[in-house]
Amino acid sequence: MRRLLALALALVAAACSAGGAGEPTTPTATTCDQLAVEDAFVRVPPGDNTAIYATVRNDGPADVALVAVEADFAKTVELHETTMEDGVMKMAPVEGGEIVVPAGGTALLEPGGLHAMAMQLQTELVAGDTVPVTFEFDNGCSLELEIPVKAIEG
Ligand SMILES: [Cu+2]
Repeated sequence: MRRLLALALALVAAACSAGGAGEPTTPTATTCDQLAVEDAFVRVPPGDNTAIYATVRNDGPADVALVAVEADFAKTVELHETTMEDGVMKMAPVEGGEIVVPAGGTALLEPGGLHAMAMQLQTELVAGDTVPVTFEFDNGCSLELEIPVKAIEG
C-alpha cells in the first residue's frame, strides 16, 4: 500500500516537472558538427606577433563562444579586438575572454576587427606554408584544422 502511494506521488511529481502548456522548451545545445571554421589563415608576421583570421560559423540552435585558439607556432594566442580611439588603431583582449558565435550566425575574425593574436612566435611562418591550429569552444567542442600562411596588404 505504501509503495503504491509512493508510486502515485512520483507520477504526480513527474507530471509537474514536465511543465504545463506554454512553457518554453529549452533549446538544445549546438553540436560540434554544427560548428565550422572557414577561410582561416595566419598572416605572414608583420613583426614579432601575428594574427589568425577566420569565419566561425554556428549552424546550431544555441549561441556558442569561441574561448581559445591553440597554435604550436606561438607561445600564446589571445583573442583580441581592434578598436579605433581618436583615430588610432588599438587592440586589446576581448571582454570576457571569449567571442560569441550566435546561433545560426557567424563571428568574423578579420583584419581591423576581431582576431586571434599569436604571440612569441616559435617558428618561422612563410607564405604558402600550412600550420595546425585548434579552435576551442565553451560547449566542449574543439576544431583542429590546417590553415595557410598568407600575406595581407597593409
Ligand atoms: Cu591583437
